[in-house]
Amino acid sequence: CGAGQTIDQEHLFGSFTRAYHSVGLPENSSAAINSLQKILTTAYAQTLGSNSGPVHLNFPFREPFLPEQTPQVPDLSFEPIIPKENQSDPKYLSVISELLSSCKRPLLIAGERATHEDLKGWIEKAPVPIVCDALSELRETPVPCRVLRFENLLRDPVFSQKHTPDLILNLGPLPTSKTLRSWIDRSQAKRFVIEPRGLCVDPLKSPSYALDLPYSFIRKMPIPQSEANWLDSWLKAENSIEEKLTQAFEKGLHAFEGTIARTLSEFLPPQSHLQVSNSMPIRDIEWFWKPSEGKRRLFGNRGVNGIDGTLGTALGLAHHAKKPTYLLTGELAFLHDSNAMLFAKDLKGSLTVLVINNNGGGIFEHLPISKRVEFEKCFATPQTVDLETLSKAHGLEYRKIQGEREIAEVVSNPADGLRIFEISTDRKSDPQIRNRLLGLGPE
Ligand SMILES: Cc1ncc(C[n+]2csc(CCOP(=O)(O)OP(=O)(O)O)c2C)c(N)n1
Repeated sequence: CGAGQTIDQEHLFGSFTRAYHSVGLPENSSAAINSLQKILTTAYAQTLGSNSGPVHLNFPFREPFLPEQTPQVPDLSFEPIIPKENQSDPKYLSVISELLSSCKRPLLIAGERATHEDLKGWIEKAPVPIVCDALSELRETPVPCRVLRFENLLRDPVFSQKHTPDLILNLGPLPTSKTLRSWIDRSQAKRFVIEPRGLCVDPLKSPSYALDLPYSFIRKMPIPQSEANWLDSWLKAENSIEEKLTQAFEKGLHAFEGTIARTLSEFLPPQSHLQVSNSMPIRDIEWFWKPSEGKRRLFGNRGVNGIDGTLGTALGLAHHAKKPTYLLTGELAFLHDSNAMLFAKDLKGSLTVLVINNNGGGIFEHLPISKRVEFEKCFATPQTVDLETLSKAHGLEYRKIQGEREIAEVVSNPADGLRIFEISTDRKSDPQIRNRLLGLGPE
């Protein structure tokens, strides 16, 4: 108490870790070693399972911090206990089975964590459109019924009204799209929200049934007999919008941020990893990522949509990864975590960072407040850091690039280590281009 450089570390991370254990002062007695082993076994199991995550172990030490004699270190190896997944409750299965057998307009929403493996065998046969979250693996897997252009489709008053579902199966958290969320709320469809982590992931107002089950339980469900043309009409509209978007991008939208997301979907190497920062990068990926079969994996720190820790997360992904890793980030998110560049010298892997520099927080340009005088100072918060000087101060390769061709060339040629590429865009003109593209309807 009162000692310098000490804080109360007990439960320091509150409910943000999966568990907390106080380990106690180091002691070389067999009782202390047994207790340590028990804590390690328990903590290890708590990091795993359907709600995997960090566990806080608090190790107190006394001065002089090092033992006077080197102790014999006992064998601390242990048999890990791997938690079991929840078992499907037959009660739920029969209720959903019945509803699925009788529904005519079923819709599946694949959240960021649902994998192709979870749904394999069922989705190939079921005439059910699958709305894919921005980070969903299905965007990169050959699945015939996937729907990526839901923002365009549901902004279209005729399509959204004609395609109201009667049953929605939500696998995990919903995509962030407000258009999708309010359409679901208005739909009056029966909704099941399946989430194996035992978390509440349904922020909507309309009623839903929460099921604590693995996503793969879908494979045990009957194949619904959807009404004639239900899936086809979704897919026809999806293809029509995809074509219109392709034409719009081909005509040339060179300094538009959405073009960067589109170019990445076309040129990132197969099976590479892409970390996507919050703010506009994740939205542009959701809206403009072209469906592919490249098995690239997309990652994001959704949680509370923070713009912190972005570069550090990407470095963690890239470290010892067998495939090249990329980061798409705004310049404010990049600057927020610029200390992570200190890790570059230890990186074993390849991380290519594309920093979109629109001179502030572009996301806020979509708000009515953007017309007010306080906007630049209080919302956009443009910075004056020179990214070239900053990168070079860390000994990193840096280059300014522009246009699809240069972006494609950079991402097609990954190299070892951390490299920074800056792309300048126009924060003021982007919202209009986005709205124009997202306003393209299926007819
Ligand atoms: C840690 C944290 N601080 C503040 C915010 C609020 N915030 C959301 S988006 C944003 C601007 C991000 O700017 P940038 O990374 O340049 O991306 P852009 O908006 O230009 O796409 C801010 C400050 C946040 N989400 N997380």
